[in-house]
Amino acid sequence: MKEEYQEFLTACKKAAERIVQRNLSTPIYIFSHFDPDGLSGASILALAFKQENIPYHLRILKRLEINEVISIGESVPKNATVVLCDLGSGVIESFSSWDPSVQIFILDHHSLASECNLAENIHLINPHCFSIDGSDQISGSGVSYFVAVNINSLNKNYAHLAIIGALGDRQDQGENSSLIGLNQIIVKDALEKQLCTDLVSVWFYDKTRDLVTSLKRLNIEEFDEEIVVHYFLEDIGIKLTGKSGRRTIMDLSEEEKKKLASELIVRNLIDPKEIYKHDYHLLRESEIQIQDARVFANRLNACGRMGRPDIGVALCMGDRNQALTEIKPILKEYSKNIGEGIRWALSDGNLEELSALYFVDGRNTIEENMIGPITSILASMEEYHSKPILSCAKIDDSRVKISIRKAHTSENQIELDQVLRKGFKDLQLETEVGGHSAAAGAILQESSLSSFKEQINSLLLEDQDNKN
Ligand SMILES: [Mn+2]
Repeated sequence: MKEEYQEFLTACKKAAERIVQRNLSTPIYIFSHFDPDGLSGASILALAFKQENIPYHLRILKRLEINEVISIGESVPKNATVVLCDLGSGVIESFSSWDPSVQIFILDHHSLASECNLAENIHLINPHCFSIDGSDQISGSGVSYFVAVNINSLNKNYAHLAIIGALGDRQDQGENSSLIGLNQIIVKDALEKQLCTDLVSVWFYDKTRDLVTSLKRLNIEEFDEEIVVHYFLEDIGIKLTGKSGRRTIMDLSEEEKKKLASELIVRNLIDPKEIYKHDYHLLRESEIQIQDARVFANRLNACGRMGRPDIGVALCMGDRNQALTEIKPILKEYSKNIGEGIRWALSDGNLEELSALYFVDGRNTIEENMIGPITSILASMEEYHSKPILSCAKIDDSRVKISIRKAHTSENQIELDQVLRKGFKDLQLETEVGGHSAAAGAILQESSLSSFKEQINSLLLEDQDNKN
């Protein structure tokens, strides 16, 4: 094993030991992020503590800014143990405002705001400290997983949750959309425990939907008209209906699936890497709807963004009764919001084209929680493949949330998180940029919006010129 992996895992072990030897007078306080990675990471920790009979409190946060760090610090009792998952690195310095008797464990994979000397009560476990790239080698739930496994090896039974978290953060950046780096160790554990599969196969999002819906979801322009999808299937000899009505991808034989994939490829409708993917299929999951780890992650995304992270956590922790009932209206509302947002963005003049990017100003129409997923979908559309999409939504009276996405099929090696960072720096603005090269986000003062947009555009233009 690579030396830096070894060192990282040793740090996880030390953190686990310290957490277990905590001061027994208070419960453990878990704070985690509201995205799929944060929700699965929080669940891994909660399950691990439950197993050890350690009382815990859990709170899910949309984001963690300096003022929140300070107010949380004021609310936790002296000698408490606090574990943060998937957040904290960007505001690490502000933890020094807390009482030094509080033991703080930051299990995160976001890049660090600055090099800093940490006080003895602050334990940062972050791959970046070990020269491991946290953008695609390990997620926040992965760090939590390695800590949990060192608390009790039984927690290897939660390896699938760390896989869901990593997929939620789009860390499947290896060949055929595979997980790489430290995530591979987690996949190995999951295979040993027979929690999931790891096979390259013909992959469709949500295999439980009917064929036409599944094919339309591939964002193939020719398939915009449903009738074209019908003709296509007829042409390649795949029947639309079976004994029990409309067929789904799951109803197709292996032979038919391969036929479908190869026809899409030879007709130049799809890139092979879009359809042949590592399939992380959850073997212990009885609910068909969430047997695919990527779909599970998306369900968690909906829970978090629709203000119901509790249901996401319940789902991760194994609730298959109430949580499954309660998630239905959430998913409905979520896709309705996304659909409305997309329709609005695509209607006249709402998608502004600049020389090096597209810009969507969602300040009056799109909710802050929705801007990220909506921008991702826009970026996956064929007609917007030529440039990255930058968008914004209102947070409050003075601030906006910024999202940027690389076009889905872009071969451009540009790192959008770096572009955002540079944009802020050039304008002498301070902020924390989250995300990675293909998808990033940040908070911006609304008054700087127009100059920021221009700055990002010229940075992207500069990059193009350098490459030509
Ligand atoms: Mn994460």
